[in-house]
Amino acid sequence: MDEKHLIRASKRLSRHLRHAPGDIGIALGPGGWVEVDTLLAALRRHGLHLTRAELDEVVEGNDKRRFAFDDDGLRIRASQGHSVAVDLALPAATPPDVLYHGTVARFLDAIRDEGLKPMNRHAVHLSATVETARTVGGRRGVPVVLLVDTRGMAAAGYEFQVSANGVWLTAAVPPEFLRRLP
Ligand code: HQG
Repeated sequence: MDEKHLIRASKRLSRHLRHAPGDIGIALGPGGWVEVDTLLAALRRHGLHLTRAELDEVVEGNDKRRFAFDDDGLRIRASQGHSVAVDLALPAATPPDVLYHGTVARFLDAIRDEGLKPMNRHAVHLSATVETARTVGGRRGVPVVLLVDTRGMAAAGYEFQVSANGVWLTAAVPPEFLRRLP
């Protein structure tokens, strides 16, 4: 599969496995899982012809490993990033002492007042490295990186999960646990 086709397929998967399953007439099952056969047939009906082997290629080749198959390879889901309500049923995990969040200057006043909120997604996304946070923030403009005192949050009882592709998720981050990096 050429790069262009791969990216196009990946964008369609993101859209339907995270945000708009109804657009191709499917529904996400518990945990956000969809039968691979159901997904491929639905995509085909909506103009995207993918074989199972090509789907494997999209999943394998995805830069952020956004999608994952279940153990027997019969179902697929997005590992994180949903806007539709979904319970990924990830176990609680202990984060490293600090994590990072990439954003842009225009959100800082609101973030200082109310902390980080999930906005349109099912959870706040935190990055393990400054570099990743910078890339995430950079999608919207000049990136600003916030350091998150996850150790303090964990001590205060906040829970964390880590997705299959290494994104840390939490329900919200109050402002007292945030510090702007220079
Ligand atoms: C901001 C991409 C105002 C927040 C990325 C962010 C990531 C607030 C935006 C993943 C706020 C939400 C997630 C508040 C947070 N007031 N703004 N109280 N709290 N914000 O896209 O973290 O390529 O939903 O700073 O790489 O940017 O899709 O979250 O700027 O991993 O796989 O509101 O999406 O991955 O934006 O990105 P998003 P995000 P994919």
